[in-house]
Amino acid sequence: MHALILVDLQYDFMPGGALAVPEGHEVVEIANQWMSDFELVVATQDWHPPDHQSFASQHPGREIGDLIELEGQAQVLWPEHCIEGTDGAELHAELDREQIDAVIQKGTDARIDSYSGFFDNGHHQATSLGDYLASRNVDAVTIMGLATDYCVKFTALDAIRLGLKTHVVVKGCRGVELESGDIQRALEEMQAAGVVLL
Ligand code: VGL
Ligand code: ZN
Repeated sequence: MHALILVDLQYDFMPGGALAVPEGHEVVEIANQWMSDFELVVATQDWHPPDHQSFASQHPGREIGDLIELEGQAQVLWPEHCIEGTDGAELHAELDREQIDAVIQKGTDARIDSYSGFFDNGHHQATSLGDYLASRNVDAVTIMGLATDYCVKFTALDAIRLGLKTHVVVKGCRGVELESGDIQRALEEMQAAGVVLL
């Protein structure tokens, strides 16, 4: 079975949102088109408690974009985003929900971030995504969504690590690009790990 994984198509990552990804909204329509070709569609949802330690607001004296260490992992500090239960954490309303079989939340532990849909950034805890895909006999995944240089990249790298054939739809992703070239570097890193770029 080959599943489509839609990464973090939430309002806070859309233009106007708290952690806006340029052109992020363009992915919603592309996702709707791709979904009909897959028997199994899973969406991830960044879902943080209000005191999540990836928020710059939790670190007095630090600013958005600063790099700190969290639970032994390098951590970029972000604006408050995708706080559980808020409008910004909702999946985009134009996403065709009827075609989505499961929504997997991540980033729910305040102490550590979780860019990947499969594991937190330290690979300490798994989400339910890996078991869910295994229960459906998924051996290949196609991934698209937001953001290319964070959650798409780490979801794809973990998919490879779990032994899944992994494809990324480049035109179905948009990146944060905190530093110029981050998107291109992320694509190269994925490809080097065995991800097939479509
Ligand atoms: C993401 C930064 C923080 C993402 C989530 O979805 O790529 N990026 N949280
Ligand atoms: Zn987040």
